[in-house]
Amino acid sequence: MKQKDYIEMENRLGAHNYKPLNAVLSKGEGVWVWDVEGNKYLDCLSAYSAVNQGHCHPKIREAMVEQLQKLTLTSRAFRNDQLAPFYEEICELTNSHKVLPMNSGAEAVESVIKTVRKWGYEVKGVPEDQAEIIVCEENFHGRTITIVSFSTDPTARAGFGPYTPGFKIIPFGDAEALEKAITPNTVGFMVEPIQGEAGVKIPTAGYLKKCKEICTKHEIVLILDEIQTGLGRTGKMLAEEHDGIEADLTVVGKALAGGFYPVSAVLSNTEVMSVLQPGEHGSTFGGNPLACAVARASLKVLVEEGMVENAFNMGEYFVGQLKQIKNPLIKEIRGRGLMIGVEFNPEAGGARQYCEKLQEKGLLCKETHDNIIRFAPPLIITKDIIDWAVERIQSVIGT
Ligand code: IF1
Repeated sequence: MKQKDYIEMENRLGAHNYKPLNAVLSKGEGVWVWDVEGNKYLDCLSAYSAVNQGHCHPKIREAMVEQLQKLTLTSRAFRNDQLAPFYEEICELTNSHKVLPMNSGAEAVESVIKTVRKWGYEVKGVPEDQAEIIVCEENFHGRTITIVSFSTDPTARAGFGPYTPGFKIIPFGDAEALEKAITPNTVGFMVEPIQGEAGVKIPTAGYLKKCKEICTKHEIVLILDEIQTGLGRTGKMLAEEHDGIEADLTVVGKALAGGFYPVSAVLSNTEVMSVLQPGEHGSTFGGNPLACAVARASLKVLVEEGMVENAFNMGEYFVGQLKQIKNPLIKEIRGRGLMIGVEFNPEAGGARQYCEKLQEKGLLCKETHDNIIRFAPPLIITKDIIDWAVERIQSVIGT
C-alpha cells in the first residue's frame, strides 16, 4: 500500500481526533524514522518525549524481549520479581522514597489528585469534599474528564462537561498568585516545570523554588508533572534540579519506557503516599513485570549512555545554532536541554506550513499553539546531526 492509501483508510475508519503530518512511518532507529515509501526523516518530536532514548533502543528491546519470554502480567493480586528492583532503581535515580506505578501519564496524574485529596482529608484535616488543588493556566496534564476539567484550552475542554470541581487556576510562572490563591482547604499545587503544550514556556529562574517555599509554609503538596520534562529531556534527570528543589510528588511517564510500552509512575518524597490503603487505588497493568523490566532498562541506558548530559550540551548547541537564523518573523527562540521552541509572530501565518516544508526536507516536527515549532529530538542526537538539521531549518525558516 502507498502512503495515500493508508491515509485514506485511516480517515475513513478512524476517529478524527488528530491531524497528523502525512508521513506513514514503518521503521525507526535512533534519531531516524522511515515511512512506508522509504523516505528517511530526523525525528524532532520523539513521540512527545517518549522516545528520549532514541527509537527501538537495542538494550531496551533486548530487556523487553527477554522479559516477555518469561512473564508479562500477574496483576497486583500477586507479586512479581521486577517490581521491587524497579522501585529501588527509580528511587535511587530520582531521590524518591515511594513509588506508585501506573501506565499512562493521565492515569498517574489522576492518581496524584486522588492521593493528595485523601491526604488533605486524613492528614491536613480539610472538611469532606472541600479539597482544592491549584493548577496553572495553559496547563497540559492529560485528557481524562477530571484533567480536562481544569484545562484552559477550549479545544481540550469544551463539550466534555459536566466537569470535576475542586480546582483553582492561576497564571503560570507567578509565585505571588499562588500564595494569594491558597485557602485553608488547599491541598496541592500542580505544575509543569516547563509548559510543553503551551509552547515550551520556561518560567523565570527560581520560580519553582519560590513555589516550594510557599507550599511548605502553607502545608501544601507541591506536585510536579515531569511527564514531558523528566528523564533527561531538559538536560537534568528531573527538571526540578534546575531550581535545586525536590517536589513532594513527581509524575513521570513517557520516556520511562523509552517508547516501548506505556509506563508511568508517581514518585513521592513525603508521607503523602502512605494514605493509600489496600483496595483504594490500582490498575490491572500498573507495575506489571514487562513494564518494570522495560522501565528499568530505559532508565539504565539514560544514565549509562550519558543521555542526560548529552541533552544538556546538545541543547545549548542546538539553541545557539538556531539563534543564528535570521528572520524578522521569529519572535523568540528558547529552550532548556533538548526541549526547544521557536516562536513566530502571528504575521508569519502559523507554524504548520514550516513543519510541512521541513517534512519535505527530511525533518519531522510539530507545531504547537499555531505559532510555535517544537524541536525535541531524541537525547542521543549528535552535533553533526544538529548541523544537518539546522541547515535544513535555516533553508525553510531563514530569510
Ligand atoms: C496527545 C501535548 C505534549 C504531558 C504532560 C501529562 C500528559 C502529557 C506534561 C499526559 C501528555 C502528550 C499527549 C499527546 C500530546 C502530548 C503533548 F502537546 F498535548 F501537550 F507532549 F506536548 N502531562 N502529552 O505532556 O500523558 O496520558 O498522554 O500518557 O496526543 O494527547 P498521557
